[in-house]
Amino acid sequence: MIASRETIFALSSGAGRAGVAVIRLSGPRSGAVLCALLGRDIMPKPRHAIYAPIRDPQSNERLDDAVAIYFEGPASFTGEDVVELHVHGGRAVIEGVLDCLSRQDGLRVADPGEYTRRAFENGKMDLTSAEGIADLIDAETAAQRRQAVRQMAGELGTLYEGWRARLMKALAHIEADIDFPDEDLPDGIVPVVHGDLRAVNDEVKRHLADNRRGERLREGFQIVILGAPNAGKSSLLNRLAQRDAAIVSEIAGTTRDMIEVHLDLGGFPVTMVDTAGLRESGDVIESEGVRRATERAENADLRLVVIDRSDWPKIDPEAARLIDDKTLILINKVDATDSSAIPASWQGTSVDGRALELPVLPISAMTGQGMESLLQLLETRVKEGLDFAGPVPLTRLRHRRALESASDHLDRGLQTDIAELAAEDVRLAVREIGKITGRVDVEDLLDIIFGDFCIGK
Ligand SMILES: Nc1nc2c(ncn2[C@@H]2O[C@H](COP(=O)(O)OP(=O)(O)OP(=O)(O)O)[C@@H](O)[C@H]2O)c(=O)[nH]1
Ligand SMILES: [Mg+2]
Repeated sequence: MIASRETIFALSSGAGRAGVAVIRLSGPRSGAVLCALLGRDIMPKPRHAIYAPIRDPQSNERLDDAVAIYFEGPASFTGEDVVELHVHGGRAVIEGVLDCLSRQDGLRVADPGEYTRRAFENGKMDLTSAEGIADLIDAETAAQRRQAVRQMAGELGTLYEGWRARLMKALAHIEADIDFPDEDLPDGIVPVVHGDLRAVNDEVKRHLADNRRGERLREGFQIVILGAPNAGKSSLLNRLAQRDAAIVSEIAGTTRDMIEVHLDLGGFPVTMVDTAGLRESGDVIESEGVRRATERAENADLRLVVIDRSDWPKIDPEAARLIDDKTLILINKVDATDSSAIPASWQGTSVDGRALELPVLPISAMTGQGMESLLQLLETRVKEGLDFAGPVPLTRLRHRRALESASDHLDRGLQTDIAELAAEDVRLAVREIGKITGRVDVEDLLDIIFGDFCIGK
């Protein structure tokens, strides 16, 4: 364990008025400061809540009546001595206590993510678990929460550490072979080690070929609404968001900037984007809006092409260019009309010449007609895109990069017959995987990872 340094403190619960606020201290002075606040000489029993007045040790002013818990290191979140003060969540109470703490010797305000960083440095968790905690705090939907909890609990870390351990074992074999060459064995890596390396490499490759499920679940499934001006795109966005997020008007070219709303569809996070109506425009601002809409659509997980009923079955050429198998066609403004003439699917070709059969849904953004079927279909698509059974998927580009690089090294190591070269490649692969969990010198990485946290975590 790293010898602890300064004692840090911060508000660990959310800012603003609340019933209770939690202020956390971590470091060698935590216990002594708690005693000073409680006006007692004997350390409280670890892990037992005490309810008592807390006072400013200098002025003896009673700041609040609080619940205090002392965690003696290493049995604490950070591995150091930790104190949690549960005070009343009023602004003046919190400020009073924080101000009092800042005047105590050897205490300073924690940096963003510093508690979790200390937990990592003291061996309480690996980096993927630390990232899992950050994701859990940011989770907005049930599916995000489930993924984050699994990662926090160490599923990803265990998977990666398992690969690393197997590679290290293979490496030891190769090195033994180099150091003590057996006359009877052929040159190069012994076949059994070869098989082990190949097996790990195959597992890494399968893990990478996950269609970015884990990353997309963190980011949200991107759905972009497209179509000609006045088709009713903004009206549809408002209907789905159940609020007036975008301006609706009968003037063609109303929307120019992209408007995003975040939705929870069956527990999955969705970012729904309304865009500028697609058309050639002499107006520079509108053209820029169209350019951005097209770019956003190209990167979307799903596109909703909205067509005014009176235009159907003609599809605007600008929209047609963006149609592929990740597209739904919505015929809008079917209010109070008989929509039985509208077919359930559309057959056509994508811009690269592939035959497509896409679902067609009649809707009315104005009356809400057809919304239930649309929502059902959207939910199915989102689930197909993000849901997963089986091992927890990788969740960050950082993991992906390291695994891709590890796999490249293994590919190379498997091709060579020279044991020394293979050993070096396996060593590099081990190092790459170690970077993900933090089992190598990762000092430079730590600032990046923990910088994403906010203070008090
Ligand atoms: N009758 C009827 N009118 C609709 C419906 N949806 C939208 N409208 C009307 O169509 C007009 C255009 O709607 P918008 O939602 O602003 O259309 P848009 O596609 O966002 O248009 P731009 O932002 O200009 O590209 C408005 O006058 C809406 O009230 C619908 O389902 N039925
Ligand atoms: Mg609009």
